[in-house]
Amino acid sequence: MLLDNFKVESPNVEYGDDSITSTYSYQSTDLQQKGDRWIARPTNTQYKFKTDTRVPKLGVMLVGWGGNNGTTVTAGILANKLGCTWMTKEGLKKPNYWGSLTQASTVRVGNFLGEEAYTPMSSLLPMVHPNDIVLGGWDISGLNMAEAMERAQVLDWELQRQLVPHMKDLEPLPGIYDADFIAANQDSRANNVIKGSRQHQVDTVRQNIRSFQADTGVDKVIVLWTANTERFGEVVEGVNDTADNFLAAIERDEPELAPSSLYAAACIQEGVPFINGSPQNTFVPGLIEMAVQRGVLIAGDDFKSGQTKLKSVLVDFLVGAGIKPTSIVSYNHLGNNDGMNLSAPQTFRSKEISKSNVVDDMVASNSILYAPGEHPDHVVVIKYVPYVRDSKRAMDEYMSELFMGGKSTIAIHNTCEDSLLASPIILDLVILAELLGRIQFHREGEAAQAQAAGSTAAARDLAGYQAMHPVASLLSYLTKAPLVPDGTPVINALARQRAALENVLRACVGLAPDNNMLLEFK
Ligand code: NAI
Ligand code: DG6
Repeated sequence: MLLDNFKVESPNVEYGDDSITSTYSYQSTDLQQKGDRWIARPTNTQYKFKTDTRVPKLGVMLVGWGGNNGTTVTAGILANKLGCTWMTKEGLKKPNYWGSLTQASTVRVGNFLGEEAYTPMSSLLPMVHPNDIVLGGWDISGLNMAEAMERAQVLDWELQRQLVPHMKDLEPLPGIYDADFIAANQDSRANNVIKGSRQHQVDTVRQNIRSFQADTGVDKVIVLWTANTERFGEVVEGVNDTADNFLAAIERDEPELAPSSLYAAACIQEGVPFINGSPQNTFVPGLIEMAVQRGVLIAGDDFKSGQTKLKSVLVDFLVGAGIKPTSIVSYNHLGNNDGMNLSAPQTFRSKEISKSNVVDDMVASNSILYAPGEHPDHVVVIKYVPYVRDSKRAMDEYMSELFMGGKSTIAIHNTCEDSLLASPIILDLVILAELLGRIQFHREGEAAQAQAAGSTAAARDLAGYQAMHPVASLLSYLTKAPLVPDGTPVINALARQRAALENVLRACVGLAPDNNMLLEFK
């Protein structure tokens, strides 16, 4: 049963003209070690959440707008907005937003006369609708969006023909290009670049953001990197290790500043959220410090689209079932420009790192199965095969140890258009990042404590509310290598990531986390 219109009635929730306020009891467990025994004490902390319900006109600027993801997300929004339909050999196709958590998934609200009742995730709190997003961005290749869509070879031809008139005048802004950070095979594409020093490049990007906002009249801008995977940047003392050093290094035109980090620095200085959809270490310590100091949302890294999503479900299932995965071997082959860029060892290495750490938390959760320091063999292989284009092949073999010395081998073969998986994730990332910017909270007693300590008062409003931490770990579901605030556990298990996000949204409207106990039926 689908509830597409509901309101929570509770003394703990207040619907105001432009905000929803909820009081929420957060139940957790405090652990203490006493000698050789652990004491677990249930805790109950009162939180207040306040969500601004005014949905802004959102502008999204994509770095890599002319790539496969950039053009597919642009065409997808337009096709939905214009209500295009197109014939294929399988019949008439209609646009949708399938694959998007916010637009095509539901959350359970309760049970009505024995039937489970769900609501679209997007109706939990007011969110931007993808059709209303205004797109723009940069690309080092100067093709307009119609030509770039054709180059990508992702969408059906009949749909492309209908969209050409709407995309041919959309041109990417020149981008920041540094051949040292991506594969040499990308050089022939780079005909639309910002020339000059790094300071000039950053200043240009800052000006681009301001002009985009002024020209389109959007209320808020979010920037998302969906450009080529870069090599990892070196973290160098005095260059990118602190916020001040990073800004000084831009002025000195230091070479070890990746283009993605330069865009991010420009955004943070403009107070504009920046999301990294690729695996490289864009967020060097100096940039994280800058974002935290200025309270600007950052999130990443690397869209979690297919193989890794399945891995973060399957390994969670196996380890959670008491079965011990011992060998995980993941092959990919793909033939799009992303695959070509990843055929260079340095860029492949970035992807290998982000694809390899994705089971660590699940392994660490079960020391009945794994001895300290023990880890399954985990190998990641990616090959460039031009013929398959955007249609990525993902082949995985999972070997596990079972009861009484038995072994299990699971083999998976998945074929899927890579950009059709990534585009809805891009939409979720910007829609949820925008929403997180409208949620504030305070923890019982914390405002008073902070005031007494004379700190953080500036980050709070008069009622004691503060924004979420700028490092948006709640977006972890959508990324392979979740960026989290210092000292926070990294969660990769997909179900836990979804529960974290869903439960925070529920808390904002005073709904309890879904505990699945169904005690009323026991
Ligand atoms: P693509 O190669 O088709 O598009 C990237 C675009 O970025 C190109 O048009 C290129 O000209 C442009 N570009 C490169 N450097 C730039 C810069 N410094 N400034 C502005 N533009 C720049 O790649 P695709 O398939 O769209 O993927 C984009 C990124 O997303 C890649 O890093 C990929 O690894 C990552 N990704 C993709 C997933 C998917 O399922 N499609 C999943 C996870 C990550
Ligand atoms: C080669 O692996 C291409 C990559 O860009 C992937 O398509 C992308 O990282 C998606 O990875 P996954 O593991 O989420 O399917």
